[in-house]
This record gives sequence, structure tokens and C-alpha cells, in this order.
Amino acid sequence: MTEKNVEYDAIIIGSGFGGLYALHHLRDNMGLNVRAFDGAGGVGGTWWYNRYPGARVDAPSSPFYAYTFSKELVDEWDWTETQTSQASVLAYLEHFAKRFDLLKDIQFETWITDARYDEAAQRGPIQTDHDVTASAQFLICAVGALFVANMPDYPGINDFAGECYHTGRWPHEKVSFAGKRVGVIGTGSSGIQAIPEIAKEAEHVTVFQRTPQYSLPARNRPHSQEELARFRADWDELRTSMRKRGGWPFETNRRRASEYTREQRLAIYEELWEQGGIHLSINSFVGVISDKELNEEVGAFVRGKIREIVKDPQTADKLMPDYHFGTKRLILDNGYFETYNRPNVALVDLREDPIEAFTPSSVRTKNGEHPIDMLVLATGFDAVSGSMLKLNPKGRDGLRLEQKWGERFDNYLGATIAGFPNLFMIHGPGAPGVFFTMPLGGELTTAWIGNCIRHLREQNLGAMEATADAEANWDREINAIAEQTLYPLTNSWYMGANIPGKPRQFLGHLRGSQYFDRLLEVA
Ligand code: N01
Repeated sequence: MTEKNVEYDAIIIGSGFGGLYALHHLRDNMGLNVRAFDGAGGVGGTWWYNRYPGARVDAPSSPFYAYTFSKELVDEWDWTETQTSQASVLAYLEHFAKRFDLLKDIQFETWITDARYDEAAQRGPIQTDHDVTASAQFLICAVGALFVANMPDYPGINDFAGECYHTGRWPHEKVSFAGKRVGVIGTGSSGIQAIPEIAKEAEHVTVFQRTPQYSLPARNRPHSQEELARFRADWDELRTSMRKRGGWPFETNRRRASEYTREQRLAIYEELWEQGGIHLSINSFVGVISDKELNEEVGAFVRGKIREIVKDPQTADKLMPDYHFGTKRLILDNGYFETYNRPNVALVDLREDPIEAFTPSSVRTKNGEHPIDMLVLATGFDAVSGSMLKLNPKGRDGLRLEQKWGERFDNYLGATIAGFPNLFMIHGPGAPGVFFTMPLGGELTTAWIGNCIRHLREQNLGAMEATADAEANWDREINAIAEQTLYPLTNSWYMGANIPGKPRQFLGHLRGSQYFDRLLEVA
């Protein structure tokens, strides 16, 4: 498609949960002239890319990991399982795009190669790799918090001659593991979801683990019609509840650990483990993520469970997490630890036996050689800041985002950046992102962005941007919250610690409900 200098009110980059809702809201509720662009071949964002076997929503799931604003949509979509599969989430987003007639305003397979701010015009011109140029008064970056794949750079990895896939860039055609020796690097949420599925089919799986992880049983199960009917009947109340309770609709337990004996606490952990999901984390006791002693008690409980499940004691030893429970993203699995009881699965602990190099047909570690036919990289993402830096927009006076964010991801509210007028981010650094239910978080952020736009237009103002002071105060505010917890003590993608050289900075807002109150206050 060739289009030159088309003028829009707003350009949206990305058509995942955030971008699709932004298109609907700005176009249909506010009457703006909007165009969305996406490098992918269809809607879905992260759900379009992450098609690896076993991919499922690993949060308090359906119907809450979904749009909340339209009761009709809630009524007409039947979620079948409590932990929605990737294919179902993608089908839902495709349905959403059709139902709200969004596809006609999205240009797929088109990357924005240049996004600038033109001070004189108070507009942002863009260029794409498809001979399309356009401009808009507002640029909405719904570019995804987990998009830019982290590719390990082991010596010789590019010489590996077998099939090689990153979980975040999984092929659309079915990948067959049958008869193959598969090496998997990475045991975060993606690896832990994929490994049990791969092991069911492959001849042999070797898991290369850098950090052993806490993972809880997902206990995925079908939804009953009665359950869905109940959710629908109570929808308005549930939605309000999600907004108030950090994205989760139900009351969480406010028990104080000190009021229970150790035996009573262990009995409670046991019960919550059986319930599965994230209950052990959110429904056990207040302070699991901030009180070291209590945190260690829960961590020890989970380690005990891993030991009970994994039959070989040496393998179990290697699987023992040694960081503070919950300070890396908590993982929900479907039979992950059980997988190590299979005869075709081996675990390599990279901390004692590091990878030295790849050959065309194997991974060579300090202690030996592991022949493989296929390599699966479940090595995660340059999270949150990475996708904005890939876009690398230019602000006032040609300031490039990579210059501004060289040492710190300064911004205001995770939504705006000083020096970048009229640019808005959905789930930017410092926004609640994965610490809140992302679809609802996107709706609430978009409502705020829409109100900013409305205000500017009503007041006949051309542009708005954050001040440097507001950014500095905001930085202090979100860090003060993070520092009340154990999160900053752990190397995780939340801290930017998974990417060599990335500035160490907590990348989220831990109190989602308070954050959205704050947005209203700022407005
Ligand atoms: O990525 P990760 P992910 N050599 O960064 C290891 C969301 N998500 O794709 O822990 C060896 O968590 C790395 O080791 P370490 C969710 O928010 C959601 O799994 O850094 N290993 C780690 O084990 C999640 O948190 C869902 O020491 C290397 C792994 O690779 C986020 O996405 C499903 C390495 C990466 O784990 C990211 O999850 C999946 C190297 N050079 C994901 N580099 C659903 O809700 C990295 N590792 C469906």
C-alpha cells in the first residue's frame, strides 16, 4: 500500500489488547480519525507471537483476562477453561476486532521506521517500511511490554544447524518434536509452560536452567456454564471490584501470620496449594512479598512440594529456587516439575555446568556435550522499555528516546515522556502493567489518554507533555513503593536484570488501584 502524508488525529502503534481498545475508544467513543499500524500479520500482539505449545494465560484468568467495558461482549463470549489457552485468547481478540469493525483501520505487516515530533506543526509525522507516510496530532504507543525477544549470544549459537525457535516468535505452522532431541534454554513462564508439552512428544529434552524457579500448579479446568452465568449476572460489581483490588475481582485474605501458629500456617499453605493458581501468593497472609521471614516460610513450603514431586533427589536439588518467593514473576504450571520424572527429560544446571559453546549439532557445557536437533529459546524479553526503544521515537529538537533513556527510563505515570509532546504509552515503564490485569489496565489508561486529548481539543491547545520535575517525583514515588517489598533484591526482568547492560530500575507500579486513582487525580 502506498499512501503519502495522510493526516490523522491519532496514530496507534500495536493491535494487541491495548492498541485494539485504544482504536475502539478514540474512534468510536470520541469520534477521532484514527489509524493503527502493526508489524504483525494480524491482531493479538503478544498473543499473535507467543504460539509455543502450552501457552496459556497464567494470571487469574478468564473471564477476567479480557475486556471488561462491554457487558454485551461479556455475555456473548464463552470462555471454556479457567486458564485460557493462547489460541482462545487470540480467537477472542479476532472476534473483538470484527465485532467492533476495527480491521478496516489497522494496517498490518507494517513497521513504523520513523516517528518524530514536528514542533512547528505540533504533529507527529511517521514513516513506515511500506511506503506509507502519515502524521497525527497524537501518537499512542501500544507496543507491548513483552515484545523484544532476548536472544542469548553464546559462542557459536548462530552456527547451530538444527531448527531454532524463540518462544516469543513461534512459527504459525505446527512444529513437530517427534523423534527429535530438543534443547530448551530458559525456565521462566514460557519455558515452564512449554517444557511439559514438548516432553510429551520429543524423543529427548534437555533443559538448560540458569535460575531455578518457583512455580505453582495452575489447576486449569473447564468453566461450568453456571460459573459463567454467575460472573455475567454480577459483572458490574466484579468489574468495580477489579478496579479496586489490583485487577483481581475477589476479596483476598487479609490474615496476619502472627495470629496463627506455624502448624496452622502450613495447613493454610497446603489448602491453597491444592486450590492452585496464585492463591498461595495472594490469599495466604498479608506481607508475603515484604516480610523476609514469612516469605522464606512460603518459599520453603514450595521447595518442599518440589521435592515431593521430583523423584530423583539430585534433579530436585537443582530445581530448588533460592531467591525470595514471588519476586520473579510467579509461574503457574501444568505438570512442570512432574516432567522431570520422565525418562526422556534431563536437566542441566548452568550455574554449575555453564554453556561454553554451540556446535552445529550440540550444546557444549563445561562438563559435557549435549547433542540436539532443535533448540528452543525460552529466554524472555527486553521487557517494558525494549519495545519503546525499538520504536525509538524522536521528540522535541530531534531528541531520540535511546538518548533520553540511556541510563534511566524517565517518564511520567508510565504514560508520557518529557521532551516527547503528545506521545502516550500504554503499559510503559512504571505503569502497573503485569501487576494489574492488563486488559482492564489498558482500558483505564486509554480512558485517561482520551480525556487528555479531549481537554486539549476543548481548550484549543496543540500539545501537552510531562515536565522533568514530574518525572523525577514520579520515579521517587514508584520506587518508594517497590522498596517496601523484596522485589528489588532479586535479579528479574522486573528490575531489567535479565538484559546485560540494561539500567537496573523497577519497571512496574505495584499498586495498580492506587495508580489508577493517581491518574484521575492528575487529570
Ligand atoms: O521470560 P523470562 P518468559 N542463558 O524472562 C533464562 C509473561 N508471560 O518468556 O532467570 C541461560 O521470565 C532466564 O534465566 P534467569 C510473564 O509476565 C506470560 O518465560 O534470568 N538462560 C529465565 O529462566 C513472564 O514473566 C505468559 O537466570 C537464560 C528465562 O530464560 C514474562 O512474560 C506466558 C539466558 C527467561 O524467563 C516473560 O516470561 C509466558 C541465557 N543467556 C510469559 N537468558 C502467560 O500469561 C535468559 N535466560 C501466558
